Amino acid sequence: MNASTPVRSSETAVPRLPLWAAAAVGLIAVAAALAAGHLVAALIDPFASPFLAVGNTAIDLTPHPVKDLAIRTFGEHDKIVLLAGMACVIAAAAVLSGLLSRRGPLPGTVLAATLGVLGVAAVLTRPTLGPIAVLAPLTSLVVGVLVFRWLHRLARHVPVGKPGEDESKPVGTTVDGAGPTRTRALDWSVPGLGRRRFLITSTAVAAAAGATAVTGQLVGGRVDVEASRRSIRLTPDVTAPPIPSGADFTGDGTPKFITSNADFYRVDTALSVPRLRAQDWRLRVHGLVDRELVLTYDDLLNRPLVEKTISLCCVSNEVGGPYISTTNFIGVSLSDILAEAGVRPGADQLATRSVDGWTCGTPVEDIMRPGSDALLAIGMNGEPLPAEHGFPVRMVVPGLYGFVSATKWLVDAELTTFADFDAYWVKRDWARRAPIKTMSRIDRPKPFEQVPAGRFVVAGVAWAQHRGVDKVEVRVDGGPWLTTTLSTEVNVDTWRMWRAELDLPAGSHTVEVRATDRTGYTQTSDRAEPIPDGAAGWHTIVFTARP
Ligand SMILES: Nc1nc2c(c(=O)[nH]1)N[C@H]1C(S)=C(S)[C@@H](COP(=O)(O)O)O[C@H]1N2
Ligand SMILES: [Mo]
Repeated sequence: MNASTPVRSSETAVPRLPLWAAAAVGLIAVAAALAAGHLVAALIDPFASPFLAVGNTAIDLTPHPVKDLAIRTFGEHDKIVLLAGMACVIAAAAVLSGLLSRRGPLPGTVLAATLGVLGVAAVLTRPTLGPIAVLAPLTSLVVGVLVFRWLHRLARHVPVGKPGEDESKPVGTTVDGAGPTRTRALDWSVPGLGRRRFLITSTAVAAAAGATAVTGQLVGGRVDVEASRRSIRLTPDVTAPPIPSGADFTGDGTPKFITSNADFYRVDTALSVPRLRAQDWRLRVHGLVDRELVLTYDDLLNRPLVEKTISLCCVSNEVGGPYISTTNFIGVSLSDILAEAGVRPGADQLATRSVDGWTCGTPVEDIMRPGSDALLAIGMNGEPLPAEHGFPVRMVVPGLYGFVSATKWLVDAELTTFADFDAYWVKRDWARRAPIKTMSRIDRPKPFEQVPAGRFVVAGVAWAQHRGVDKVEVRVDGGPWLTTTLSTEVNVDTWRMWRAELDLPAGSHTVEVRATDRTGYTQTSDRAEPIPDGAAGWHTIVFTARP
């Protein structure tokens, strides 16, 4: 036979599914599988959802430079970007599995099963999921394989040509010619029947998958965190002093002194915000202690509640970066609780764990020092903690970066040693001990901003938690350092704003800033990357003064 001989695939014994039908079979089967797993997970533990478990595992396995890049590039949207990226990869794999299965269902079956096994592996390796959680990805595996094979069988009755073309010769009659099949009872010779039946069935399966996923989402959200939050009224026994009006220079471009809860920066590894109700919350304090404690939320409410204005800051913050915010935390003294448990000599690290398995190691000395304001925090700005900031209870230790001090959704606290335990980020090469570095930032002008030449105000913030900011200086185009005006100090654990008036000729200018803390230390020009213990260096802005 030569190349121009028209040979139809149905005549060569192995007919093929039309491309679109093959792709649809793969895509719908995988969607049904994920949806079924999501619903089963909702009934057991929302974190067992194969989609979320795979995503969480991906986060933990991501090398930290990539994670840093993700945080830097997408900021707080990094998780949505990850979920969307995963959805695209899975959809592509699903379509591919369909396309590879045009001649027979085996390749797609293998791929569907492989995806299922990946889900099982992800759930089994999540630190906080019990063995029963594996039911969710197993459901996905079974549903995926069954739906794939079922739709595939129907799709074989879809003729390859365009609609209306050759519909009286459906593929199925040729394929199944050798023996009886289950679909045999239908009269496939009715024109268009195979196509219609496939379209109707696959559309129905897709719709059912959508409904299942939505139901799973609703059932999984049944833990009504908002209702739990709303029922709580916090009345501190000791309120924070009111913020003086001179505490910020918002008119000159600095942030407001107190960050609203909605604007407070957020950094964590949780793909979906853990849902814990206050009434279900327990904290176990154990390890190197004289007596173990188990605390409930009511236990905390029955203790003296203190309110304290604190600036929290992330070690991943670049020089000039946005990951610092200030709030009035409300909570109970953590040092009192540890004293009650009785810290044994030698215990130098408090290892804390969140409900989703993240861990943190805090030096005991930072919590127990006299006058310590380390808190088990339950409120921010008069409200119970927002869910994404750790409801019902988180830790806060002024002066330390968040990754070594600020465990959200806190459920376990173990007194141990630095020799015996490495926390989540320490295992990923970040420092064991990480006090916040003295730092300053320029908020006005913005990089490459055009400002009128002549008199002009530069302004920004500085922080040196636990030491206090003593002085902030700026210099323009490498000239002499000029002292700036500082805002009214609120306390040494918060940021402090600065402003300076400059008089500049037209042209391009560079402005640099440096802070001096109360120990007398002045920031140097030595640059450091955020890893392992925080960025260092002078924030520098290039801008233009217009004539
Ligand atoms: N459970 C949990 N707590 C966590 C984290 C986390 O990933 N999981 N990240 C920490 C880090 S790195 C920082 S900087 C602070 C940020 O707290 P925020 O999101 O309320 O600003 O939370 C800390 N607590
Ligand atoms: Mo952080």
